[in-house]
Amino acid sequence: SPEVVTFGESMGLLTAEDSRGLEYAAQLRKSFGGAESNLAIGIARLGHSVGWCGRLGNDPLGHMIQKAIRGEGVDVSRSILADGEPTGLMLRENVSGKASVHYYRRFSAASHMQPDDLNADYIAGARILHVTGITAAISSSGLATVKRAMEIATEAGVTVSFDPNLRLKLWTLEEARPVLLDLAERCDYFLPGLDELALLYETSSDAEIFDRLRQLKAISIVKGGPDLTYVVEKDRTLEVPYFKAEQVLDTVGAGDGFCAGFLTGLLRGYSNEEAVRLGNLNGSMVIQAVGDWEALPTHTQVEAKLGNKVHIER
Ligand code: KDG
Repeated sequence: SPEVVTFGESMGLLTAEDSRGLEYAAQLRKSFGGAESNLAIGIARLGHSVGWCGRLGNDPLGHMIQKAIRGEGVDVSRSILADGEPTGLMLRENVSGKASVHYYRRFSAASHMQPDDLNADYIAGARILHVTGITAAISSSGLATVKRAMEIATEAGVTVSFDPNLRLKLWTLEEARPVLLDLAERCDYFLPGLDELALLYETSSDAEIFDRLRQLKAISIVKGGPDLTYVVEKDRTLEVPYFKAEQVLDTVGAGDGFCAGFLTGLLRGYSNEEAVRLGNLNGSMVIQAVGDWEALPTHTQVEAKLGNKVHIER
């Protein structure tokens, strides 16, 4: 098995780059996205083995996505191309500075994901299993699949990492809250954003949020503090500052890039603080280019950024 195993929904992505938005744009840019495949690509670029086992439609978009993820060096041998089930799709636009997403993913192939899709040995042989709340949101069988994967991993002593990735276009906060808080109880590393925690715990008090997090068995890594990431351990909270991005072009995918860097740090035996530093650096690089995963850095680029190596081009 690869060192990290993850699964989730990856979708075609059509973006109106035109200021007229989706309604009037004449052309759309074609790509794909998906929180878990973004993470997998990020880990592969940093030089570690990772497998993504999602369910796609056996259609042109499904083929494009599977090939692209494979092309990034991610193991897709356990992913599924399902006949008669469409690959999901999302459309994005940015009109007058307001970015929005429109999902076409109800009844998609990924929404049919089920515990039987999982290969227990593949998960049990990994070092880390990473899952997100998006899979829990898309269908009840998706949620059952997440829970089963967590059980398999925990029984096998595989570290379980969980990003709630609250998407309020997929479910209401009232539907999401009990499910995401239950999954947070089942992981070893909980990787939420501070804004998500305020919604999930119904408080804007950081002290109260940290108290709640300390009651979990997991170590929590909280993204989105004031230019910093928090590491909430049982007896202390550390603050790790962001790397300054030279320009911010597209913030989508920053969280997945962060998680890719953080989990890579764990694989390398870094302390939580050092792993968060790598996560912060990775996230800061994703937002400097358009796309959810395209700007994820390679190991060489990270080393150059950290000043460990000079990049000479002539
Ligand atoms: O995390 C970035 C994602 O929002 C994107 O790539 C698509 O998984 C996705 C979603 O459900 O919005």
